[in-house]
Amino acid sequence: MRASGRMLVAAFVVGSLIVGLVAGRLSGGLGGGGSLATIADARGMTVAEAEGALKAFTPPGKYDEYTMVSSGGQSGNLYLIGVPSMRLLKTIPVFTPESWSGYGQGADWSETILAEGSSDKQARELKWGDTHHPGLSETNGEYDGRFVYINDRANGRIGMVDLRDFKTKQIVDLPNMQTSHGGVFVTPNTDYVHISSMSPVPQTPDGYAPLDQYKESYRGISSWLSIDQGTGRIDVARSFQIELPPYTQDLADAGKLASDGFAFIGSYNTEMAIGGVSEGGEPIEKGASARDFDYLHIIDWKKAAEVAAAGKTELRNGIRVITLQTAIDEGLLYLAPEPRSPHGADVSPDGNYIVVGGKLDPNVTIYDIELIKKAIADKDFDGNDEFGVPVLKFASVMAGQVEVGLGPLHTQFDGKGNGFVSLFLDSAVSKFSLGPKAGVKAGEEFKLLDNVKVNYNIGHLATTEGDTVAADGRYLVALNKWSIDRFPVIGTLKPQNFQLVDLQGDQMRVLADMPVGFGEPHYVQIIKTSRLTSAIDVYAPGTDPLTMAASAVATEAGKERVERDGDTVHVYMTAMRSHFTPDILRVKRGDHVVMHVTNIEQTADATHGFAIPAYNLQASLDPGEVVTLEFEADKAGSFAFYCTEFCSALHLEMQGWLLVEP
Ligand code: K7E
Ligand code: CUA
Repeated sequence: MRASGRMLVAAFVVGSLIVGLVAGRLSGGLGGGGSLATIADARGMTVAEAEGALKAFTPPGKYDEYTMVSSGGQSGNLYLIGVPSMRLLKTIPVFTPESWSGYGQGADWSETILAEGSSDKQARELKWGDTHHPGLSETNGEYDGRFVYINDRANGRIGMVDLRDFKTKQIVDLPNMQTSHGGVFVTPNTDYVHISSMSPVPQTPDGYAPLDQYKESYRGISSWLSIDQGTGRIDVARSFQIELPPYTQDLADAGKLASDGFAFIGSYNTEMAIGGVSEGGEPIEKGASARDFDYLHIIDWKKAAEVAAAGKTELRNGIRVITLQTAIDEGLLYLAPEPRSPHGADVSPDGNYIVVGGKLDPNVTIYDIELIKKAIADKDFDGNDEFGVPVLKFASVMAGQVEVGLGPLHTQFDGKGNGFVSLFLDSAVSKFSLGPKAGVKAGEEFKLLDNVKVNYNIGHLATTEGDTVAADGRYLVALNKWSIDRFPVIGTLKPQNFQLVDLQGDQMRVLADMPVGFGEPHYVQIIKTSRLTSAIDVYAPGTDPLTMAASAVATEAGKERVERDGDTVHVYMTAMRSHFTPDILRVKRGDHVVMHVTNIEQTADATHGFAIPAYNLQASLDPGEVVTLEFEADKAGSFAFYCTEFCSALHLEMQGWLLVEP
């Protein structure tokens, strides 16, 4: 009763604020500052801007209704951001070492992940990534808050972050593909996470083929990675790949509901331009824009899984591959023409429509899954492409086109029959209606409804829960590439600019800017915070984060010890406020030191750091966590070690000595 009473009061206060705003003044409740109009005036804002601030504001101590999982571009990380407040909550390192969390700074479990994420397919050990497209796990097409997958566009890699502790638990460096771009999505029950190649590569044993053998040797790859439902890990042995023609496969989405079992991958450079400007050839961007149509790839992935299970695959570098010819013969791959140089390929929440934006075409093109299925069944083909893949007739599968503006890229949805498309060239977002199968009235379908300017050159956009069957149409975030005049001059590399757009009124409205100074995020997904139910506050005592199980080398209070075995010294250390036990370590130069450190606290947020700076080691020990650090004590000296996290009033005293005797 008390709680609902409070909510009523809160609703009344918000109502009063809005009424006050509309009236241009506020009757009381704001303390000494006067009416909101006065405050707005004093700060040089319009009342409308103040109203926008109020809509985006999340009061101190309150949680945001949504959590945005943002890729981090060239930083190689993921970020968590609260929506609508646009407050940065967390950095999750994935492909790049990071010091605060100690990720890739000597702690065994994170070193293992990074090392496994760099296979001998690469010329060098990889130390960075270019994250583009996060994919949150789903159950029945809704986000379930268990895992998130993120690709490395620079390499054919994918990382998995466990949403129990929000740490990266796996990086897989996929064979047979060098790059990966837009093809990241999970299937509606997270049976698979999909990732496809960007640049086709030679499918030859040594990975080399001259460019004049492009059509014969180079292939695109669509990877279907099987997920362990308990841990979220990718099981490569149960996964499979499908060979695709050597086009540049791009953005992709999984079918859902009406289109469950299908996947859609846009592509460009179906011209197969290879460049060679200094060898008498033409620039790739010219060659790749020659044709009026490129191809939307349509994959029947449930059939593909059956084909793989029936053994109609070849093993290539440790993964089962369905060859292009098998994919054609088994009827699991089709193409549909899509207007020039498309970028986005997005499935509506009801699953009926697939929306494609053509960068060089002012329309979005909307396909209907029922028409696609019928065209496949009727063999309503416009011949084959030059690799023998059947091409569906454009007129037979296209449900409508909407002229939305210049440079349409990506589309998101509100679950109310509308799509929102980003316009890179126009620096705007256009809202348009879908068709009757999304609940749009006859006569109202496929129309441009609204347009809002954004600043500037928007790439992706995301609506709240917009990739799921439960898209709710509350907010949209525009991910803008340029920010020229939006922020003070702070050097020559400018921030990216996220903009929060309100979708709740009749017209879209920009509420807030969020400068992003950590890299170029390409895509985000926005999940209701209440769905993050797997999240834990504290590890169970003695947990190994890699396995989330009890660690064999956990140390309890009173059981700390140093054990020597020849030249190897095992240290079983505990950390708690405000000391390490033991706090003096004596070893001899040339010893191999293995330090098992356990944070024996069970209080949430009682994190300790453990750093031996001279040996370039740093770990973060969250309460209950066990970390192993291993090093050769090859430099003699007296080295101070310390806790790097301000954990208590006596944090500065939380230090000790590593004595390496000459
Ligand atoms: Cu999804 Cu930027 Cu990688 Cu479009 S991409 S913008
Ligand atoms: Cu522990 Cu500071």
